[in-house]
Amino acid sequence: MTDRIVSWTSNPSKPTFTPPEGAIDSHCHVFGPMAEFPFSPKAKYIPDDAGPEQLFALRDHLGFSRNIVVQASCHGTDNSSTLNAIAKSDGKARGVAVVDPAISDSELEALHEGGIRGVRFNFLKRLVDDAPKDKFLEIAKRIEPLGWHVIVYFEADILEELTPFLEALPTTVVVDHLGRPDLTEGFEGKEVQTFRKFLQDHDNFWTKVSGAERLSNQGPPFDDFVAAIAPFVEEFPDRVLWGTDWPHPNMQHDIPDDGKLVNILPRLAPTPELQRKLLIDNPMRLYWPEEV
Ligand code: 0GY
Repeated sequence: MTDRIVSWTSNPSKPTFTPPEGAIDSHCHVFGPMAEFPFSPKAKYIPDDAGPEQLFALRDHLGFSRNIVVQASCHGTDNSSTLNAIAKSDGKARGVAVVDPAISDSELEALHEGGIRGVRFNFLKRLVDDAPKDKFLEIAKRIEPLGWHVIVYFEADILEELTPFLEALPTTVVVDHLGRPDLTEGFEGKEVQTFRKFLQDHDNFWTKVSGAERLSNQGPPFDDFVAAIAPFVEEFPDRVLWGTDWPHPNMQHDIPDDGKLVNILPRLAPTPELQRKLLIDNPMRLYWPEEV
């Protein structure tokens, strides 16, 4: 059997920044536990167990109040592990599913009952075997009446090719990790500016200003990420989300310290108002609209 991968630290530092009361970690995952929730036969990585208890302990340690659990590719389209985490959260988690195009209406309704409020379309070739745009579009049209949104994960080099598909999506769409631009040239860099223009031209698109540990060329304290990405929070304050990305799939060679990731927040969102929008108001509108 393939060795199971550990990509997170069991001993993250305590952040020096205290998130505002009610803050939501809007991008995290759970893995397994495998004995109860086996991984997909198509999984591109087989991680060690990172279940709800660990996630909620991290939430409390970092000073967050709620989590958005995003179905990870290693669980394919079987969302039971994500649903299990939501069910164990005491109402403090909701989630994003990955669904098979053949899913029935009653299965979609069951996902809604279980706390799912969005679907994710993943275009990373190292994570999924195929990404059928026509099928994704059908799914998007079916989830729209439920009030859900779409999450897309792609890399910057395919943004142009993907644009007609993205423009056809009928819902709010959230782009994971800013579509992974190259940060070498900072805020003025070509891929950063192309994505900025895309957001300017498409009001229904939001982005997660997360992934510092993946996009930075420098590592902690992620000065290059902050310099290139903080302007997005300033320019699009009502269309940004942030998450830890715990348990950091595929980061086993450079395991991030979650406390240091949280310490980026006051530099990404320098005022209490920007922090409240990024960490509370925006995710509440997408995931707990009935409380807004
Ligand atoms: C992330 C990033 C990655 C993995 C997944 O679903 C996944 O497996 O999203 C990655 O390897 O870049 O956001 O979790």
